[in-house]
Amino acid sequence: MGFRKDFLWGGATAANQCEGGYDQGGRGLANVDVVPIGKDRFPIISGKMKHFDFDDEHFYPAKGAIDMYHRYKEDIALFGEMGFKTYRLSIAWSRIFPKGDESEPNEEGLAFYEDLFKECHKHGIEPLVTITHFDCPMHLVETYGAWRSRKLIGFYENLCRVLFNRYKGLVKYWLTFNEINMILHAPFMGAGLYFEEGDNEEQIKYQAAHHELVASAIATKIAHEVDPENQVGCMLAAGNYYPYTSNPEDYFAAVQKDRENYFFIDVQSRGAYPSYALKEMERKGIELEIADGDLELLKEHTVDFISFSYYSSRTVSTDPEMNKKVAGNIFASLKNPYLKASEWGWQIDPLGLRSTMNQLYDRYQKPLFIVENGLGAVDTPDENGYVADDYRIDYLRDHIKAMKDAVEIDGVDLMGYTSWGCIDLVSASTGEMKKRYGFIYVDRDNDGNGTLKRSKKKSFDWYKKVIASNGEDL
Ligand code: BGP
Repeated sequence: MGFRKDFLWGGATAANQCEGGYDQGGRGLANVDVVPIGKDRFPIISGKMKHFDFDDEHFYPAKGAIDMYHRYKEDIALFGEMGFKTYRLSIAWSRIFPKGDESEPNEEGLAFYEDLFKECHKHGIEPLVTITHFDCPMHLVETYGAWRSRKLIGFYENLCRVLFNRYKGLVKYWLTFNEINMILHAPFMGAGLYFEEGDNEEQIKYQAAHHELVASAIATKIAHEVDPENQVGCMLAAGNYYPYTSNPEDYFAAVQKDRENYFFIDVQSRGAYPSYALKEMERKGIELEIADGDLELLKEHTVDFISFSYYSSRTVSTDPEMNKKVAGNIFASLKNPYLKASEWGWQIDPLGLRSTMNQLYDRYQKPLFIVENGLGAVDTPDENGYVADDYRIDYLRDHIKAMKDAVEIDGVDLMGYTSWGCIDLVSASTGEMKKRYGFIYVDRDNDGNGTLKRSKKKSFDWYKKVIASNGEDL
């Protein structure tokens, strides 16, 4: 009973939210770098895109982040002290191919991650690598329109080939695209997409998604060819939908909203476009350009496991009046009267995690991996710099209990759990430092001030105990 003996406990980060060093080691700029802090953090960019860069008016959190680029040894040692079995991180594509379309990779970037992976192994930590966590080199955005172009498949394939060969023996768990469904909700942030006058946005988003799905299948194929030990996962921003009432209309709206997300995983895990999606595209007038061989690739190279992020469940209604009461900031959801919410309106629902796990496991029958979960909160250090984050412990404890129930009572096969932002980092949705998730406090504020000193929060020792007891001592 309980979790697998080899359960992969750990934490997760993403390159642009923690590394800093955006202009060091030969790194190029990426879409995620040029999104400033503030209300335009998730821009839907319309109109001809000429050139994107930093300006003097805004603050760009990626400029410094928490400087993990220079401090990764110290940070990984702290993860090791907590007993991490795995550390999920992402590769900054523009460190490896600064422009994205070069034929030769940047050795300095490759060496950086090689050293980082070796450092993980020194501490008995298995890296879990996201190949792209929202990032796309700006040159690819400006020259090709990012994933709207089929050429991106080839550039991504080059990236994967280089990574799998170079890190053979150092990395065996890979995720192809972070939260692949984000392309529908935050197209610039999620996939470097922007729109020109007269564009059919839906057509472009689904075509770009097709390119990502094919690229993901090619990556899975190459990963298995290079090393049969490699295991490749898809990654979904998950969270089940509830109907606001028992009105059958509301229930069906929830079914359809769930499908909007399952669509991606149906392709990556079952290997074909689901019939409901084909019908929906037909109705919307979306005509996918599918090249010879694409459907075979999707069919033959499905993922080994299903990974996902879970922060919150979502609630939907067909009543237009109800729809004015929206909570959360990325996935529109009604306020669920049964749930409390975080300071950022993300509703807290541990049982929703168990439901989501059951839905995914029933549907795909492949091992699941929770690669993001956590509470974004404001932490206030006391006079000694200590953060007693009982609220975070409560959140994580309740979610780990729910996932334990999914494993023990429902029989879901779960490989591991990496809580999000195991060390404080820049928030993806707001660009702020004050929305913190970590077990480790980082002294940096929203304006980029602070010593960057790392200190253990109360949750650090708590999580250490959870890992040591393989989830028994919560
Ligand atoms: C997910 C992203 C992460 C992350 C997390 C928390 O959508 O994959 O990059 O940041 O959400 O969100 P936020 O940082 O906005 O609180």
